[in-house]
Amino acid sequence: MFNFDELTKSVADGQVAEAAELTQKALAAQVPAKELLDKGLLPAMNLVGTDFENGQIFLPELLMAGDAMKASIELLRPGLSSTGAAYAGKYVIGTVEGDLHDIGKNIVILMLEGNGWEVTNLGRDISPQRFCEEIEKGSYDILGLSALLTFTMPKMPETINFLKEAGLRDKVKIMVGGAPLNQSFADQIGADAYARDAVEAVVKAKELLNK
Ligand code: B1M
Repeated sequence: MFNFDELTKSVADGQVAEAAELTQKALAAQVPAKELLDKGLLPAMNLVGTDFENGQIFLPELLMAGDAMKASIELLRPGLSSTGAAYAGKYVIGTVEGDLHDIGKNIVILMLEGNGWEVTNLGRDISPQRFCEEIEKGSYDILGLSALLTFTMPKMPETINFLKEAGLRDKVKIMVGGAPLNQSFADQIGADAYARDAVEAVVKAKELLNK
């Protein structure tokens, strides 16, 4: 039986090599990638988030835990994104300007890819102008905006307004997500959908195509 707590601890402690080794061992022992994510990796982020909030750890520890998380998630990529699902549509996504959090966004991407979406990842700290340029030149079904900080959430309506001013708002459906958001914020800023997590992002993306 795989010890998920050990993996959680190594990620929370920022032990990049150890976390990757444990993840590899678990995959070799046929532990499903989604189970590793839910039971081993995500609890580590909650743990460091709480410790950081309580002043028990500081930015360097947060950074190291983030690095360990990313290294392990990378190993889960084949298990989460190569499911052979039928083509679903084109999705472009980025984390809004001023925000460097991209772990959650990257999980959303893996789940979308696993469900047939062709995803363009713009990265993090993406300005409204940059989102706008991409929508103008591409032919996407959905634009996804991610934010993890309460003080970067206003970049979402700013991006939507930018698209409106450029006459591009109706060219694409807009989905928003990230821990500090909720449905009422999404409604308030005129987004087409809000998804609480990566699984819901896949469900909502499909619904948006059918709207
Ligand atoms: Co930061 N950080 N951080 N951090 N960090 C939080 C978010 C925080 C809650 C920690 C805390 O205080 N408890 C807090 C925010 C408080 C607030 O805004 N009210 C915080 C802070 C304050 C900061 C800094 C300001 C700290 C400082 O400098 N003093 C700083 C800001 C830097 C910046 O962005 N400008 C900062 C920096 C960082 C690191 C860079 C060190 C690192 C990020 C590394 C990286 O992402 N590459 C980091 C980390 C790791 C965290 C925590 C611990 C973990 C975030 C995470 O990856 N969660 C976080 C505390 C926490 O979350 N408990 C915290 C796991 C991830 C899977 O969940 O991102 O929620 P999440 O994604 C989910 C859903 O939200 C949803 O699906 C995902 C998967 O299920 N989702 C979408 C996300 N995007 C979506 C888009 C969609 C749909 C669904 O559609 C488009």
